[in-house]
Amino acid sequence: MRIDVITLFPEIFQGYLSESMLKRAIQRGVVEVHLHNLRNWATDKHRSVDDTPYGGGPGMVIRVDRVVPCVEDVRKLSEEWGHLILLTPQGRRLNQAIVEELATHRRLVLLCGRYEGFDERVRIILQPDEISIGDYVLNGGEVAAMVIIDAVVRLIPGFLGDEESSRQDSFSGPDRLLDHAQYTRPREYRGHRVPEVLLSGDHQAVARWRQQNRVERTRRRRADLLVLGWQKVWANDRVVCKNQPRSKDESPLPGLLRGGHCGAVWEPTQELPPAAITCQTEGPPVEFHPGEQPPEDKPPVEGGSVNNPQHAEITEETGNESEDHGACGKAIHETGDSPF
Ligand code: 6GU
Repeated sequence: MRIDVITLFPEIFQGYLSESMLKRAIQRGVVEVHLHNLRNWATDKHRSVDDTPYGGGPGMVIRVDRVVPCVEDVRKLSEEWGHLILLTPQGRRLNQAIVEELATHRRLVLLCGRYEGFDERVRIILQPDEISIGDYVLNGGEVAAMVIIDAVVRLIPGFLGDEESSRQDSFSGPDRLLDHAQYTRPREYRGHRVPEVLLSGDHQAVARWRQQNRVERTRRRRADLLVLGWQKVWANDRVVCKNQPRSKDESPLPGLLRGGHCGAVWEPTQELPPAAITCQTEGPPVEFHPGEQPPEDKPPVEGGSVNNPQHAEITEETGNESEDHGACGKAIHETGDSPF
């Protein structure tokens, strides 16, 4: 992959690019990074790239007649047109799905802003993919550009060496849950023991423990990650439970309820979402667990419609946490030894 960075502060990148992982990837030709100083596209004797905003107000605005020619010239440096990204707190918020999408491009052109931002016509003319790295304000797009480079390059085949390890990362894989707890030697340290199942050599049991741990951790730490999918049941004080055939469009969340299946919607609150939701149907009750497999893999629910949403009830948190880690001897939440 080729990455071009347009910035007023190319020096900010030097240290990062010449360190460890990135350095080796560049040396091995997995990625090439080219830095371009926007100031080189200034045409006046003061080499100005910004000016005061029309209409008044604080700060300076980066000039459209510096940025557009710069991007055009940089694009010409390679056959590949490139995916243009503008780093701005007003962009779509970066997540691992977006990182995966960016990693599919053969070339990225990253445009870093400073000051009060760019003249609006930069967006209109260049139609960049505007990306933010989170809901806070940085002094400029440079650190955000480094975040994007760092996250993207590790998905390029040949960067990590072990491609499986990136699939197992937090936010990755089909469910995008947090990663599970990890342990290494010693088996016991100051009375804290490694969960017995991890020492058992039973690969299936280990895999089950890890998946349970991922779901439970995500439920406790990042319930917001459990909202975006049918199989992911999420926080709230009201359960909607239906098993009538319905279209995707009727779903309170896009894609959450599918025709012929029973689904549960849990509205978000600050509370911890339940470990399971039981939906009372005219057929047998159906239990939903956060992170369980999508309905395609489950048989459709038999029985009629659920007429009364009140029938849906929350299953109280069961003792399955201590069950899972019973090897520790004591109840985990009492010892502060919880792996979640
Ligand atoms: Cl991409 N730029 C700036 N200046 N602030 C940010 C950001 C980007 N993402 C989050 N905050």
